[in-house]
Amino acid sequence: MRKRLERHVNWNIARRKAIVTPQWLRDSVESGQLLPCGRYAALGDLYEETVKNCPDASDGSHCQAFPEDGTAHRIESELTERKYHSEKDTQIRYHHRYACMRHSPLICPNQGLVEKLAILRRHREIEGFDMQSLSYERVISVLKAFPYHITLDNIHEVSELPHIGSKICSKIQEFIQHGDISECKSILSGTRYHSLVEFTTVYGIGPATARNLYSLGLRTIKDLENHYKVSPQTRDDIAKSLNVNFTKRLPQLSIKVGLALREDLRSRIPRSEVEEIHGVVMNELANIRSGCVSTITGGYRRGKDESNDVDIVISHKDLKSGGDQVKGLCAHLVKRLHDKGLVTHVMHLSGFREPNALRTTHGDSLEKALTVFILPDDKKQKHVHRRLDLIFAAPEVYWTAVVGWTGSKMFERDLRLWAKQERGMRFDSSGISRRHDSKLYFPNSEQEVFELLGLEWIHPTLRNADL
Ligand code: 8DG
Ligand code: CA
Ligand code: CA
Repeated sequence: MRKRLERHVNWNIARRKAIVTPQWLRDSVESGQLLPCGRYAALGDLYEETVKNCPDASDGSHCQAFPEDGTAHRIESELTERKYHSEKDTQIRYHHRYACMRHSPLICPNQGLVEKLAILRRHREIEGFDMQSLSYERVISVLKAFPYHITLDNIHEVSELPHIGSKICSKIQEFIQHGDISECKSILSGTRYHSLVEFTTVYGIGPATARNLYSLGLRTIKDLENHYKVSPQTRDDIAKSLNVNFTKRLPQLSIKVGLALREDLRSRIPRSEVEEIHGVVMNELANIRSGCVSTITGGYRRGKDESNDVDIVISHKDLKSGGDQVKGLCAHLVKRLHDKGLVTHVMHLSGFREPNALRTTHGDSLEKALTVFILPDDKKQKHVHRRLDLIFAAPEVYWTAVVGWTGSKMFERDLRLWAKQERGMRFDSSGISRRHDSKLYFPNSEQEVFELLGLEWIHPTLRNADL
């Protein structure tokens, strides 16, 4: 964010530099040359300046003073980017139909617009219009990958991108002209949207329950606390009230407990704490079984500064599918973490079946535990409860699980769709198989997962196809 950057760098100086994410450095080292900076712009606001001032800019114009004429800028930045795309031998295209064929950075040049469209998407989702919500999700994911700042000069190109219809185009045009979208303003001016969004910040309350509670006349979190009889005095006791039972299938965390934990669970988790939680978990696991491997997936792996929860995929080279070995290790670890007071709640602990899971021997090769975790308090700070997802995989499905749990959601959706429609394959976290004869594939790396699906590997920080 501009504000944050300005704590360290004067804005006028920043405008004369290329402000990139550390990934630019890594990728440049990897490719043995200074890469164009546009795709790595750390701030949407400085996208054009970053393209312009990139040390790679062929005419050396980065040394010159910043010109005021935005048009010259834009055309030049487009040329630089186009040159990059055509020169590099890549199948990746920002106008590709599938998100898994596009580069989607965490922050894109049209972030402000995408954030407005995300309000419309959220509104459809929360009102139960799932198809419309999905359409907006697709629009957002296409715009996330569009590498140029959208203006009236290039809106025609935007209108020809996949999933962009005329209705959306007029909203984009409105945004370009007025910096806002009138429908967003009217949604935000009422109480309903705000109440429903607030309600869904409680774990266990989805859009349908939120609408029901609203129809009972409830409007605020305070109203919910009265309704569910949660008060500041009883909150701590309620938060501790769920006893973990490892022998039975566990219930969903009750709304009452969700309310008691709400403040904790809605606060974002910085990367340092994600890493600390990972360290503690793997330390405990080493006491049960040494030599386990793991990857922190989810938003953390995609480069987010702050995550809503922690996702860890775990495996061991000797872990066998069948005979409940994967399940056993998962249950054992969760029990140990619970005994140590680290896992306070378990919402889900069971074998892994997706609606379209592979009908193969992979049935018991994945196991997931959705939990609530808290780091022990130390002298320096008091910790809060965090959502922690642990995914245990047999070694042959470790890399599909890592890909499947890295996200983002839309990237995953299109990976599955691409596999099915373009390659005649099935892909999900629990494996890859050929549809016509169910032949199984066991990739040995993440790159191999992409290769098997006929895709170019995309760096996790460019898989941010959702807001
Ligand atoms: P954040 O909100 O946690 O910061 O971002 P995130 O890490 O992208 O969100 P997430 O809700 O933790 O989801 C991480 C990825 O894991 C996402 O791409 C979807 C995937 N995922 C689930 N649940 C399940 C599931 O039950 N099965 C499979 N295969 N994938 C899942 O979230
Ligand atoms: Ca996550
Ligand atoms: Ca998660």
